[in-house]
Amino acid sequence: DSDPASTSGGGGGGDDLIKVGFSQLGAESGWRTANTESVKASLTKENGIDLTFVDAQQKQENQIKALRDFVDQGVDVIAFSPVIETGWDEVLQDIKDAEIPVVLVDRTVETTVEDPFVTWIGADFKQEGTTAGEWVKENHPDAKIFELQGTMGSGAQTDRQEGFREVVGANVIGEASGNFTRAEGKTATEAALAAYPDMDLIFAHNDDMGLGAIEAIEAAGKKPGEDIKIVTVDGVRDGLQALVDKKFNFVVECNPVFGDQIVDLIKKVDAGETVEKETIVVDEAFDQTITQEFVDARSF
Ligand code: GZL
Repeated sequence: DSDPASTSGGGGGGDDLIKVGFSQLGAESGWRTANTESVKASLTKENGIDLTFVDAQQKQENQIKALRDFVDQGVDVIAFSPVIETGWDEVLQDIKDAEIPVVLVDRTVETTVEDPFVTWIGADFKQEGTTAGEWVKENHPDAKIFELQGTMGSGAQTDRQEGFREVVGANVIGEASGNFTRAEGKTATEAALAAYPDMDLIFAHNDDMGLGAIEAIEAAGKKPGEDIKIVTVDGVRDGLQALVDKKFNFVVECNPVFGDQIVDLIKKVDAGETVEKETIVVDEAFDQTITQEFVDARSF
């Protein structure tokens, strides 16, 4: 009869758990915090995962350090959401040399490393920009647009901008980065109001910068959603509340709640099963016809 203390598994870091190192880029937005909640709720010991989670405060050097630590710790799988697309070649090669599989989450990478990750799961950022552009073309074809860009060089920023400008690029009279944060979105909009007094529509690459824009527009004595229309991406609760309050005009969703899909991918990758090269997380889009009840019922 075996000593009960010797049985493995259960709540401890038993050797039957998959050791996962997760490098999250930061906590810059409502989207990111919802994504982190979903990851932490899904990558649990109950689901067979021993998770090491590190927040990089939107600094690439912090992410690279976390990735190197995961290699040193000999994790079974690495998952990360790269803050910007470039600058990962060396660390991705080191991870590859250590034969640790990578599950890329949310943001995308540009790298010279052969086969740098096993699979990627995230949103179709270019389509999000296209959807936003098509709404503007349809509803405000003569808009004078200021574009509030996300973190420069991130896949979300470059692809949303590309999709949007393919449709209404000729209407864009100015641009500046708000780095996906409310505070920087506000300061960028304050400067834009002074530089482009005739702008009448803002395309913000995420809700948080759009919420900062609302503050700047109201401080300037103008009405957000009327004097200056606001189109955003994400569809987090605060963003949809602004839509119900008629301060936003159109919101393209980018769903952050896919921790359960990440767990499935990690288990398959760890078991050496073949997985899809990419999994697109389904998005919707919302206009001012949404109700307060709908917003109250949202999980993120
Ligand atoms: C999109 C994600 C973006 C969100 C922002 O998948 O990478 O990063 O749109 C977040 O809110 O900062």
